[in-house]
Amino acid sequence: MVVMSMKIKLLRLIAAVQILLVLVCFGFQTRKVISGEPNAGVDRAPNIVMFFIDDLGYADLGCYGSTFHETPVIDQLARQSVRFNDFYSANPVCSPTRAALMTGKAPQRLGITQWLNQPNELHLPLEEVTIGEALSEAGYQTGYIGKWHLGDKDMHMPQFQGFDWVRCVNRGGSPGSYFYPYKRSGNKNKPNGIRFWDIPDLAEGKKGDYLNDAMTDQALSFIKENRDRPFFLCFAHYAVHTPIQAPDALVDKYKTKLKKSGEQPKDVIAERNGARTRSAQNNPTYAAMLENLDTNVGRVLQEIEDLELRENTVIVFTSDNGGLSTLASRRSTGGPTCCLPLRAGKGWTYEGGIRIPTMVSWPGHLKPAETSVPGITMDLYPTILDLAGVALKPKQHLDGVSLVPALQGNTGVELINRPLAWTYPHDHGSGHSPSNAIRMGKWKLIKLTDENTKSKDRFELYDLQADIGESTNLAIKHHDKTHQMAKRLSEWLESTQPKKSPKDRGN
Ligand SMILES: [Ca+2]
Repeated sequence: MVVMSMKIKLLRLIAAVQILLVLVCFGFQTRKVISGEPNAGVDRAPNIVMFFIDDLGYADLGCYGSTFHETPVIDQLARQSVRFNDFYSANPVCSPTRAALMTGKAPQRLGITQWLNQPNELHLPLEEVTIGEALSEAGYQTGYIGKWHLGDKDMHMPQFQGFDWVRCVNRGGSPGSYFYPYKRSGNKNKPNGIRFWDIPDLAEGKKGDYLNDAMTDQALSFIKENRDRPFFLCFAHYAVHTPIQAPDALVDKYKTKLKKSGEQPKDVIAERNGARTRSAQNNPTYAAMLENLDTNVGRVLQEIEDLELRENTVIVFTSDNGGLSTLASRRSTGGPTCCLPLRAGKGWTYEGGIRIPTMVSWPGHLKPAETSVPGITMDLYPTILDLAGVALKPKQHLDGVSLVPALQGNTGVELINRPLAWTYPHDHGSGHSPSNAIRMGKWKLIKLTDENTKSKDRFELYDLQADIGESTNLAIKHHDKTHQMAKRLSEWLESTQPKKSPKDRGN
């Protein structure tokens, strides 16, 4: 009897442990699994729609402080999102950040530290397992629409990097024109006879049609076609990159708004190296581009709503670098936008060049909030896998971490104090000369690496909490901090150097 009783107790214990294990494995997890079944309710993995906007500056949206630009749809999305106040692009220009988004790696590991001019041998290495490939392997239908800028040959297009459905991807860094037929004119724009800037897949159209509208039509088709299975759509708008062009009626609206405001043109801000920064948002064409973009983001959100998919769709909204506010020319009035209160803009390692709007929304799963947890482009890869319930690939996304704890409101010191670093070893048309930078908590160190820079001027240290505009250099006052961060920056650069030069990669 005693033996029998012990056996029963043991069996009960085993059963209890089994139940506990089941609960731990399934009951308490927030992740979902892909069932592969159409509309499989709660078991279905969430759709992911990522808006990846080109050159969208930190202060460009109403929800991030703009009063001249009108972006009501994105502002509403922000109210439904976890909104990052301290999110950064991997680099102050396009291609390196795009490489980081696709791979979860710091751009220099991929040999891409500068935007790719055409023609160009550089491209995203094919051996990388992109976010598209990771989600495709997990059963997602994957789509990519818009600017790629990670290679200009057929074999380096997104269809060879994990995307099943690809539309409107040209071979350059901007569209020939935002107006139909979306081409540049003249032979000088066709190096080697190739029309790198023409947008494909939009032959049907008429004079006056606008690129953001036409691309959104295509994106809506993808969403409709895939409504019954998990999909990942990377919507990489060309807007708001140059050429700054927008529909006339909208431009007129902002011309009138500017006139009514009675604001006088403000002086440009003098930047290092003789560059000039725009000091106010007052470009009607740029504002019109943004409003059109906002309307088109709204069309996608409305379609998702109409298909009753909103509660099972994660929306990620981000940019690839800071706003274009600073230009090298001494005669210039700066770029088309202004990133104040941040210093400088696209092309610089100051905050204006790298701090960007970013938000993540998933109704019913993520509580809307603002967060000061710092994040960077490379984090989006593991964060999206985590939200999708797909196993992380730590050997792939080496330089990113899942921000899901931050999205769930956990602002642990590890995430708050995590060092983030940048290298941009190039001159840029914005006036930037080579520099590297690192942020640790409230401190930001910039190291100027231009050979002409005198050694005593090599370091700039800023307290971002007290001085978000990076106006007071504390490098000498806080010599120990400067030294400590410079060491950390060197170690980071050393540890992220590519193993092989791009030429040796063989593809
Ligand atoms: Ca860009």
